[in-house]
Amino acid sequence: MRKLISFMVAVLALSLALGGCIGQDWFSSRPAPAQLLERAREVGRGVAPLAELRGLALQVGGTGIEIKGPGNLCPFDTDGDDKLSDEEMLSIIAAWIKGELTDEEVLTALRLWIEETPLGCYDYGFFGPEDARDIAVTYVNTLYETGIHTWPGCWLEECVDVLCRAYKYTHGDQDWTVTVVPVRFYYLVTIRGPLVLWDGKVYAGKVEELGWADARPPSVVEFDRLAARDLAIEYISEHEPSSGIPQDADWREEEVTPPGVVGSALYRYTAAGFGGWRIWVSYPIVPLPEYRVEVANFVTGFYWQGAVRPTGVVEPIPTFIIEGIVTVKARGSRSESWGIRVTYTWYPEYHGKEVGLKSYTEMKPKLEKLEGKKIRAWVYKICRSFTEGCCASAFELCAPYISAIEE
Ligand SMILES: [Ca+2]
Repeated sequence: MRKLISFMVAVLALSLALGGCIGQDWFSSRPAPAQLLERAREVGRGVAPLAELRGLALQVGGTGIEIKGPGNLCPFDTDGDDKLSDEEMLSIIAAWIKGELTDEEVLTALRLWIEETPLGCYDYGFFGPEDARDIAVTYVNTLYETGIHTWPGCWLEECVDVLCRAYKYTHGDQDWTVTVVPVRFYYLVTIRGPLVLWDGKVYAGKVEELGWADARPPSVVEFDRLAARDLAIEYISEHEPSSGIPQDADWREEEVTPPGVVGSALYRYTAAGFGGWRIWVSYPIVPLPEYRVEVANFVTGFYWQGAVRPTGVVEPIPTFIIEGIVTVKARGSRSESWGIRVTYTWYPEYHGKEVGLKSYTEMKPKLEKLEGKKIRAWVYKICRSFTEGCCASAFELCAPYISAIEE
């Protein structure tokens, strides 16, 4: 009897231990992604704000999920079924938290995921860039009676850059240019004609208009660099309220276009009483230009860059990855600078180049122990040292703003 009791106690203890163990594993790993997906569905349906999804994802460690790097239109459709599964959606959320995807991109992915819409990635014959062009042109013609010819033979296709990351279509007979940029989950299409400009997203055969500018008389659009600057400020205070960007500052304007530069302009803005803030607006001198706006705060380290189209659309420009070997220049001198020799980045022009990270010794505490090792950095831009808005570095090129570093 005594033996039986002790046996039963042992079984009970064992089952409790096992039960407790299984229970703990289950509750520590399973509900978190499920809760995250539930919130993601609400955001996709437009009933919950994106900020809440970010908060929850950070809380449950959403960034630990393995992802495939960028490189094609649908890097997240890992099983090739042309749709986004729950797992794939989680990896998209993880990439977004890391800053590899913009809010716009993750929102589009969320919509495609909850609607279970085919992505159009593995069926290029049906939904290639020229299809995106034709869908957008048909939309614009129907809505605005622009009369752009749509027969395919009229369009001349060329790649915008060597890697053919974007396509430009020009019209044989008319003055129309259509630019199609594949952006992971959609095509960004810009239609530019005589004093008319249209911006939109095309995905899964659908069109989402982003903006429209019509400068045909009599409705001439009044849109200048100050309007572009103010739209960027408005966008930042809405999307990144923690930046504390001043809304009603009295900005002082200075032209800082480098000497000898023609065809484009660069302006710098500072505000009395808001010492840490600098804004730069640059643009080509053409009718209806696209403005590039950079906003930095030297005290807090805040940085934002984006494009402001004459249609009033603000498009944030996300960070990109540079991977390389940590290296140092001018060691021991006052201009000691830390950076990397680039082994991989999205932009071929930087392959094999040395790029400083921030100014002089700013990154020394972080990089000194990693000398000779490979790291990845998420940067906003690469520029020539000592030029307006760039860094002070012994490297010829440098990245003044960095969002993250990974060993
Ligand atoms: Ca899939």
